[in-house]
Amino acid sequence: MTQPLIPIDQCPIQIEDDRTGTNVETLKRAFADNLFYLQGKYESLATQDDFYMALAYTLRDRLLSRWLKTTKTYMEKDVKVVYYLSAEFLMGRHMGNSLINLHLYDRVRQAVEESGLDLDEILEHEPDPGLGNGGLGRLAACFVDSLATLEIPAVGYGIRYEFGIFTQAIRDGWQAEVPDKWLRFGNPWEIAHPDQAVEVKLGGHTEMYHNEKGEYKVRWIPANRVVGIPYDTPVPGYDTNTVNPLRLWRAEASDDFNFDAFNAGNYDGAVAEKMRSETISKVLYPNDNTPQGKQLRLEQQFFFVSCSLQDIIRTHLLRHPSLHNLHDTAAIQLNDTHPAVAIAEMMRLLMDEHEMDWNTAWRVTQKTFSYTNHTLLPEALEKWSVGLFEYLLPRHLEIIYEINRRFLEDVKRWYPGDDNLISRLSLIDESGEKYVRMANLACVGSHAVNGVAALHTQLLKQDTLRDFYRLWPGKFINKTNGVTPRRWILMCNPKLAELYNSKIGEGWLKDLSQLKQLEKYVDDPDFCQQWREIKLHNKRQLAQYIWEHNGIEVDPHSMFDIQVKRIHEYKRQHLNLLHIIALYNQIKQNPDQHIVPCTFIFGGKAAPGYFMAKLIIKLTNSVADVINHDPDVRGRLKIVFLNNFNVSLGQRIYPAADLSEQVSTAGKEASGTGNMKFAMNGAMTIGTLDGANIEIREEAGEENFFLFGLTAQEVADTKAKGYNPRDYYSSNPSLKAVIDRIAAGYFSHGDKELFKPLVDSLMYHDQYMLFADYQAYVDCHKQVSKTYSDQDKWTRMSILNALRMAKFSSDRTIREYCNEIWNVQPVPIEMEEYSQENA
Ligand code: 73E
Repeated sequence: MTQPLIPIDQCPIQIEDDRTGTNVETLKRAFADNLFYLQGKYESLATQDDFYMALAYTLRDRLLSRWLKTTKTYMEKDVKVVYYLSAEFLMGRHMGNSLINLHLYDRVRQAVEESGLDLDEILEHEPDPGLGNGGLGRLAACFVDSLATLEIPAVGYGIRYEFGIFTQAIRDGWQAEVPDKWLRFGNPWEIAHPDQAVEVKLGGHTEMYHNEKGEYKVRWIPANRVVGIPYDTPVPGYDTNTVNPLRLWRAEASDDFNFDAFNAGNYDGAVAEKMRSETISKVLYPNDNTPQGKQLRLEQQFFFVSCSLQDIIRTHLLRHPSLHNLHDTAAIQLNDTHPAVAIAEMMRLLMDEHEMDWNTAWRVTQKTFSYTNHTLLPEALEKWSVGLFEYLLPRHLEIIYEINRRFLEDVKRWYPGDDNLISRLSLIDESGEKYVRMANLACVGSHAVNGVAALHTQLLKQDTLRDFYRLWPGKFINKTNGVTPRRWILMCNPKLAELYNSKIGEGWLKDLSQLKQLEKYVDDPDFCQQWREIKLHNKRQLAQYIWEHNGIEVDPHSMFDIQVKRIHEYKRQHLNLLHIIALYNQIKQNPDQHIVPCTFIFGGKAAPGYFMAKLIIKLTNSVADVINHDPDVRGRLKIVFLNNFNVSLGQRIYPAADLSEQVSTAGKEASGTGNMKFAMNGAMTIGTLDGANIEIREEAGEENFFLFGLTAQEVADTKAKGYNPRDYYSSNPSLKAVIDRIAAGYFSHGDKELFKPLVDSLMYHDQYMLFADYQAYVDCHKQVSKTYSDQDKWTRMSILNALRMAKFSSDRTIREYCNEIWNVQPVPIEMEEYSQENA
């Protein structure tokens, strides 16, 4: 007799099922099983990739019951969900994070060792998913971690780029870009859901028609359709059952269209069409802080926005009869203007596809959306030519014109006769060729607009977005960025985490303010000794990496002075170089003078089309070549450029830093988040009053921060008065000697042309005012060296920095967004007994 079938969702999952069990024996069995059945390999023939894949599946299995339960709970409880729309998610490796969040690190290490393998080697085998450029993409990754940890219902929506940020190689001192084929061996963390594919329209024209009620409606007849396939990656919270999805869309050709061409005998045309559609999610644009006005980029933005909004609407309609209350179930955050076309797409979906009238649709849209601005650089504000917009998104352009018409009518009523105000606020820039201003669209269509650090928000209000601030002061709000302490302390600095745990337990991982309790140890010689040993250990490990990758021997006892971030003139990596050359000049003048031995470490990618940034990389490597090999230096200065800076390399670097270089021109760096990661790991900061540096200094105490340079106001005033960099050059012999050395070809084998563009740009423009800040920076470094020579004092300052960084946990940031922008509450996920016990 056969047993009656049990409905599938009532099937009990056994304790110690091979897919859920977490004791060492079960883990070993599951690992071997996955190697055999999923990788199709005997252990003796398996590669490191096979081991990595088998272990990844073992962990993913253990996330699934929580993941499904999370989704089920959200559906049943009809909760409000945060939808975080971002063109970039720079997640970093998943495996270490899953081990931590599942509390499985030790048991999996044992299981792997008992299988005769090395866990660290397996961890190193995971490709770093580089679906972002820098701070903006990494912020999105820290935010989804905090959302899950705080048990907030949330979905991250983005693009599943087939090629992420390029791999940076250094050839002859220059950056070379190598494609990032991160999906080569498959991606074990994601699950595709082709059943939830959505269609996206592009191009064509619009037409009017009468609906059944006799109303005038508009219909969009597209020239093209593509299909978005969602791929979900689990984002587990720390110490909770919550597992939220990161849902990334892949573009695929629509079958209808292929068939038409195919059936007409146009095989080549069908294939070309297919390739064109699938290009949309092929590659991440490698620009940070400079927009690319390319058609494909606009197609990418619209593609993932349209997929995501249709998905959000579908989810809402599963539980509600209409979309009038969408803002009660959805809070949609725009991560910069990259997804800002969502304002128009939401209006289109509500009106054209769901029969809503304009006023209701506009109310729902505004209540649903909020917008984060990330930049003050005027050239970084996105605008799309009206011609391109009309070609690709004809219906959206109509909607934007109508939003604009209504908006400007209001403005005219509020401020009659102020035509300049109208032209500044308009969604359309009409000063020359016409452009759609995406930041204006995002401001008008959102109920909240935020900057990412206190100074940044203040400058938005008084400068970049001041006209909007005048209209709606209540819309503007600051949300200082943060980073997740799980990845940026626990994962990357396990010895430091262990020291904290031994004193106060593990509570600090969810409440970073608990670290303040440790301040009582700041004068405890034992604690200070342990602190120094941990730093030295981390520095040794980085020194080993440098030896293996750059063949440069560095002294772990030297001061590790580090600047890692995207290469950009406003971030002023070249100011750092000017200082290094000044030190070198001193040594050349007097080889016996005492200087504090220092290892200067650089890392960061340049946008492939950004010539000056690439020249800065070349200069760094050229200066390194000369100084590292000059016998007069006697190894007291070492310069290292670490290639391919990414999340994984960051995890090695931040814990090993003594000094963190945060030297952007005041008023240019919106926040910075690397500054937070360094300080949390006990690095001292040398920095300007820019972005979140200001708040880091406030928290650490001004006596524990090396401040230099003009303030944002002084930068503006100096510019207004007519800044002439040559005055600084002529009146400062040290600066002159540095510039002259570069210009004379000292670092380029006598070639005076190589660095001329950089030298000329500084001498004749110096847009970012390196010369104005040069002397203050050099003097501040003297202060740093003096302090570093007093190791007791330095250690004390380092400890206080690390312990006082609670404000910069992304948990704090996310709590503020939840309470002040999104109006969402935590929804704990209850699991059956077995998984609690196993956890
Ligand atoms: O100051 C950083 C900030 O910490 C800012 O430059 C960066 O965002 C970080 C997180 O808030 C940023 N990236 C971009 N704009 N601002 C950007 C622009 C276009 C493409 C890619 C990235």
